[in-house]
Amino acid sequence: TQSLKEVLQDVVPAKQEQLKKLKAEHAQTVIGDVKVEQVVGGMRGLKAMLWEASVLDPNEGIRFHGMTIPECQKHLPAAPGGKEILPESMLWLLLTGQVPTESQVRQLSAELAAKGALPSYVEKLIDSLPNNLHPMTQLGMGVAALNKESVFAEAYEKGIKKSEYWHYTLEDCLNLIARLPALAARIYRNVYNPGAPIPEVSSDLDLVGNYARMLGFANEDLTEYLRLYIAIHGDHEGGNASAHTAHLVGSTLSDPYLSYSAALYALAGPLHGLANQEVLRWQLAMQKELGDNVTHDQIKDYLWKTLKSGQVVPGYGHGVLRNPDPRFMALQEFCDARPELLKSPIIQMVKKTYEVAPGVLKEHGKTKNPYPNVDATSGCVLYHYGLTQFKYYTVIFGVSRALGALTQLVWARALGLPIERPKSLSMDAIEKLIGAS
Ligand code: FAM
Repeated sequence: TQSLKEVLQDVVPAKQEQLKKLKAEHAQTVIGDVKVEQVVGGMRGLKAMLWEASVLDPNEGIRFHGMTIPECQKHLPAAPGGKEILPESMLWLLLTGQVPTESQVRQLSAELAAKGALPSYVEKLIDSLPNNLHPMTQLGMGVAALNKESVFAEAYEKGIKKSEYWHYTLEDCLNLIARLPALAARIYRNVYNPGAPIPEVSSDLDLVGNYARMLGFANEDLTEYLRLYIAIHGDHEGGNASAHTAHLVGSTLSDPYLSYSAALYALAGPLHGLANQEVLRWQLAMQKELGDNVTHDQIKDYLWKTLKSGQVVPGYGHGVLRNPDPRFMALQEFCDARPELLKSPIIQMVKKTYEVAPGVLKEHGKTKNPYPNVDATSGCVLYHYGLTQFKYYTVIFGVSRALGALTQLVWARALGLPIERPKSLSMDAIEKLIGAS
């Protein structure tokens, strides 16, 4: 069985060659114009970044190395006895562009479990934090503190060749992915169940099997849901705020721990990763006001009330997508296959909201995408399974997004990408450039 590193060693030279050719033959080829609306409008649609792992089509949604979510569900190995995509399988795909065999995935799970324990100074750091400090703040702090372990930073200080950067980056990235479950679980236990003993990482379990156990849950359905959730949240192109932050910070040769810590603070914004927390808050407020058996008309009125008060409807809209998010659809299918979930009032409410919200948002006429994104449902399923502390939900997203953001740091170093430094302009400079007065 070829290991992850051995596979990568084979694919890196081919990609390096592809980039060399692109630069040699097409460096000056124009692939788009820059409009003023993009400069002042969050760079929407600007093609300005290299990202190998996934490409997002506005209508069809995400493809990971060309594979749709249903294709990944069909081909990527699951846990023994399970059905959902294992995050380790997704990690392998994102990193190598190849579908791993079952034995390769088992080997990777074992490798991650062996590296999964937290250093004691990080345990002490988390234990010392006040339990009303937001779990995302704690996660970013824990990840940043782990940079003491960075083999890249240590090797860089000693002096290494540029061609060797990716080897050390890979080691850091795998070590960090391995430790995230223990870190994230410790934050959960400290905030919501202080003092309770946390089981050690077990060498017999996969990444999420260990994560769920350390969180204190023994429900196989929840574990399977977390596997799916973490696998399909793993990457969403490079331009989203968290992935882009990791890429930007990493481009300064800041190590993967510091780069990903920065990314987590982008994920912590309510327009990005915090939306799953906001959806739950919003749905629960609706449930409190209207009760369990809400009608479509009641939901419509509630949506209008939210919009008229100047707030966004959380879980709807997207910077790129223009159709229902296939990640939302995959999570809905997970619910559809489980009668117990279909009976849950909160999940029924999500479904009914989906049936009326696009119409209301179209009539409202502002958002370019009136359809649900993944966050419209992700937290509600966790809530149903008893993971009810919704301030924690973005932490799970943070465990997941590491798969994409970190694997692409390996590629950024393997391809020798330079420090990022786009051009900014003042309004006066824009007016001068376009001859406006
Ligand atoms: N409800 C109400 N108004 C919305 C809206 C929504 N769900 N989504 C967009 N709009 C408004 C938006 O605020 C903007 O209004 P102004 O012109 O007054 O500024 C207008 O519609 C045009 O926005 P857009 O071009 O359609 O969207 P953007 O690309 O600017 O923003 C989002 C994209 C995701 C930030 C936006 O749709 C939003 O705020 N959605 C709700 C929060 C959310 O669910 N975020 C999660 C995104 C997600 F997939 C993730 O990162 N996990």
